[in-house]
Amino acid sequence: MKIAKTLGQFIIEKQADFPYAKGELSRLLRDIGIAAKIVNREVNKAGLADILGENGTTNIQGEGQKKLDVYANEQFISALKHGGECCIVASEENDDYIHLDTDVSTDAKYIVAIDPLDGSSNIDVNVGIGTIFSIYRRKSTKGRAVLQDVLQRGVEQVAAGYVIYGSSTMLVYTTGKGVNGFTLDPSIGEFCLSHPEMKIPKDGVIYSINEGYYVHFPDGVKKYIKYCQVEDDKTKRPYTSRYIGSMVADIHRNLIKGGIFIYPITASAPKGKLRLVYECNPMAFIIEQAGGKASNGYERILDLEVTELHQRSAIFIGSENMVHKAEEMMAYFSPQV
Ligand code: P6P
Repeated sequence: MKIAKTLGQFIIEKQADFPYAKGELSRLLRDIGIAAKIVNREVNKAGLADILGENGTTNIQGEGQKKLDVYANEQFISALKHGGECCIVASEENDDYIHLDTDVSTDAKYIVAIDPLDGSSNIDVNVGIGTIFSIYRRKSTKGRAVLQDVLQRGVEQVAAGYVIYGSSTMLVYTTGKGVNGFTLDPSIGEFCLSHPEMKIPKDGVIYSINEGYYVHFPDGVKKYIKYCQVEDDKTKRPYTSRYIGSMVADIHRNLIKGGIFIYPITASAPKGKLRLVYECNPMAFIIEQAGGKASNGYERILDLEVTELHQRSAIFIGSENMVHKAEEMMAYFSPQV
């Protein structure tokens, strides 16, 4: 049986796409892959090990931190620190960014923004969760990297990816030249190329939104939801509603099957719930590279100015035609003020 190309082999092979590459980004992606395998091992036995439940601490969002959240955060930070290619890590789990400049990485030029375990409220009920990462090259040229090196617009990303810990564990990433998916083969402990050159269908019939907040949605979102549900006698059949409550799992499904994921502003999240730096920007980079579209209902996610580490944004992301339709309804029924 022919063994598929491993993540490591693929990264090295694709390094040729970057004529000036000296291998730092390749090693950085390798480091992330290693941490993902370590986290996967704990996620897969969360029900057994004493790693379920609350850690008794809260993050800057005021959200209760799960033991697995904290464990995942520690593993990714440790892998990046020892890999020596990253100078700053900005994590959902840490109030401020973390300098990694040790003897090894004093001249490290990459910034990593990460949500180490997204969808963690699903951990205890065995529903898919994920890691999201975003990689920038530092802009500052001397001394220690600074906050401005982190607060770069999404268009500046050099790479982005996610790991989904589901029925199988996959790592999906882009370096700006398409999207490739790797499935972890536990028998050899390697991520193997299983989904080369992933493309999201231009259209789809799956809409993914927490309709529990319906009364608080902008009119444009309400109108789009009704559009998804309507059946006309000619062309439009009702769409299917699917909402896992784990952004990585919802978007991964739509990447493969086509669909739209929407987390708009709501009464309890007037600026949106999802974070721009380590959730919306990386997922938008991936979906655009796969031929899809991502906006806040009005503006392209990747063009949004980044002013705060834990800045939030609304997000409409997925199949190009579906996002375009939703944006049309936002423009008409909830014009941007
Ligand atoms: P709600 C998980 O907590 C998360 O950050 C995303 O992964 C997910 O899409 C969203 O929040 C779910 O939020 O308000 O629908 O429970």
